[in-house]
Amino acid sequence: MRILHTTPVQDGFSMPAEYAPHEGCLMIWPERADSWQYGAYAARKAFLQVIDAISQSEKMTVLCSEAQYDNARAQLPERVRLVVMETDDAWARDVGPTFVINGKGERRGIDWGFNAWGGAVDGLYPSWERDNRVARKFCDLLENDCYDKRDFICEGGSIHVDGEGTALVTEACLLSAGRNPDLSREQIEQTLCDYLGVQKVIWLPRGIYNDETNEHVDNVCAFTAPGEVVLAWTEDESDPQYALSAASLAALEAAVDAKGRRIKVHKLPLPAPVTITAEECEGLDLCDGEPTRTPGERLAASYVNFYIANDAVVMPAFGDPMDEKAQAILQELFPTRKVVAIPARDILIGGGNIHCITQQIPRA
Ligand code: KQY
Repeated sequence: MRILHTTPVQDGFSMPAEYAPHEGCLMIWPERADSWQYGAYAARKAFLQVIDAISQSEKMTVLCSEAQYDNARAQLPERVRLVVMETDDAWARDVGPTFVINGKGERRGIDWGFNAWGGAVDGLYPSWERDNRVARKFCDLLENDCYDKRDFICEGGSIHVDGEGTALVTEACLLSAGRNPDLSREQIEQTLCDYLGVQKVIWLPRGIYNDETNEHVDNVCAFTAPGEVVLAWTEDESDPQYALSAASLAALEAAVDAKGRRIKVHKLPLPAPVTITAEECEGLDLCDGEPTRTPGERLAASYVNFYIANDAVVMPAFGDPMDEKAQAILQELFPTRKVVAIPARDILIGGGNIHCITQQIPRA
């Protein structure tokens, strides 16, 4: 594997959309006791359902610790490849490589810098060295060359692309003080253009209320096709989410994409606010001597955090009456894929959802 110091654009590579064909998917076996309540037993059951749904149509690779290998192997379907690789947690979207392809059958990975969503400013755990090495190690495993961009802090969940020259990000995340404080908005945009191969970046002001990633775009808005997005939405004006979603809607309505198109916005309803219980908090270890959650805390629940697999769209469900409505909307937007809803409360407690725990490996 070569470590590259050029840019994907210089070399003719760009990031394909998630709805383009995948060779496979990467996930990580959950274990961290301050993220996953009660020894991660319930989280693993939810991860296993996600793995089952995606691996029906994609080659699945799961990473796990040496200590968890036998347990994970015993629970994973035979068709899933399990590889021992030490990580700090289980967020494959954020610590895995962002893949780029060149239309000549070649694929490479981008190794962004990772600092646990904000480093010393507002990072979510105190050390992240193992996570920061996952992207490069995984490129090595796949024998894909790898762009070294560790001097730029970026997580996979903070970017979406349409595959036709447009990226979607949030200002709250990309301009946060804990990521690239020495870079201007223009420099950040240029970096995204150089590495993702896009010509246009659409900036949404905000993401989902109380999203501890500084409001990753993948929880609030996602491309469903070139020129079309779903946006997490509530009609409840008293909900703090209302102003956030309304600001993003205004930004989308004012935007044109790289092809000069207006963006078609499909509102995807949010579930009623989801809060963590005292019993769930009891099952979490302390992180650096501090609780990671407090009883009654609102979790950043959103149906937008879905994964687009080759034959399926795998979406979170919360046991809410809106589950069915959201599923029906997504089914209409993805008519060639089966929309599979997976009870995801035990993933959400960790701080993210199905998109955050998966990373697609595009077909080259
Ligand atoms: O991408 C994500 N949503 C990951 C959130 C990590 C939270 C750590 N507790």
